[in-house]
Amino acid sequence: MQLVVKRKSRIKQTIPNKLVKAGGPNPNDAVKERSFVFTSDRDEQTRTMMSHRINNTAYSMGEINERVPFKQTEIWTFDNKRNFSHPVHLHATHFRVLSRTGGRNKVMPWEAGLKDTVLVHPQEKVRVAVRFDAYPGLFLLHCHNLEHEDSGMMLNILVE
Ligand SMILES: [Cu+2]
Repeated sequence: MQLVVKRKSRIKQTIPNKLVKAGGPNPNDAVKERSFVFTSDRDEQTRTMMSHRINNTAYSMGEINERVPFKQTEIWTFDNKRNFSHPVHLHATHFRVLSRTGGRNKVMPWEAGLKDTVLVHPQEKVRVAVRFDAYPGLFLLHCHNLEHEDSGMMLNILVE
């Protein structure tokens, strides 16, 4: 695709030298760490499908998997132990990506802002700073690959 500029805007605009900071949770305020281990293994019942799990748990509608205090800053680690990639998605808040070890081994430039999804490739461990400060309630953490999510890669997070 080629864009041809034929006419310039009459509105005078200058690009700022510095962009605003993204804000969000400060990892120095964190009072708790949680670890979420992502695994994908052959389903022994069907033998043709995969069982995608977080912390070895298949999603269950009536179960609360984590209780997180409202407005508490925490460090969460998304630890992918297998050879599938997972776009890990969290509802109701945004998080800040702090580090990635293993795999690509760095935080990508496009991960500098506040995120609600972070891609965790095989063997990567991604640490994020999280704080729920908008609403208390029951929210989901899940892989955004819906095949993985539907096979169980989802947890209930109660913010209270
Ligand atoms: Cu996934």
